Amino acid sequence: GRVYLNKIFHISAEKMFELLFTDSNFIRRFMNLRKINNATLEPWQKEESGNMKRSLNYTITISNPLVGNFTKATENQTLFKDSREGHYMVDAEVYTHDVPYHDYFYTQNRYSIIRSSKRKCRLRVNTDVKYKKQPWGLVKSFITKNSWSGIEDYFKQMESELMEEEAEMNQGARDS
Ligand code: YK8
Repeated sequence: GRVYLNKIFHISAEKMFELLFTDSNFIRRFMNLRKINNATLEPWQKEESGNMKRSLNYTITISNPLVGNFTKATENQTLFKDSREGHYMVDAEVYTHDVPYHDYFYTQNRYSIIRSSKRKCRLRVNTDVKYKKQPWGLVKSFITKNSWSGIEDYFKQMESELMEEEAEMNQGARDS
């Protein structure tokens, strides 16, 4: 796997969870920026295992002549049950439904939000491109290459948008 985001923010862990994993203005705005449209942000539901789950559906704008302009996608998120205050672990599996070879692969993003002080947390995202079946070697490297570059771009922008949010939130407030 790879890590494209691993950074301490002057944002509490609770607030970070709220920004990324509830129906927040931040995530709405960020999706707009990324041209991720028609998003349904479902509330979290408790599973028998004690984990919380939710599914998001949206349309991703791609504009890659080889791949197409749009794809519908489903993101299945699991919030692990030992996520307590100040420590959240969310596993997000992203399935793109309308790209070539969509039945061969998906993306797994694992978000860790770890309290580092009252008003600071570390956000780390580990990413993997997973294969459900093995495509021909050349196809596989094509999928992998295209996936990594799209994912890197997404998390670079997420980092910079979070830094802006952080700056706005902490304006006039004292750091701790
Ligand atoms: C989520 C991974 C792959 C996919 C895309 C597919 C190309 C297919 C290649 C050919 C378009 C928001 C990506 C980047 C679309 C965006 C996805 C996002 C960023 C050769 C068949 C969407 C996180 C996420 C995970 C996976 C990304 C896709 O929250 O290249």
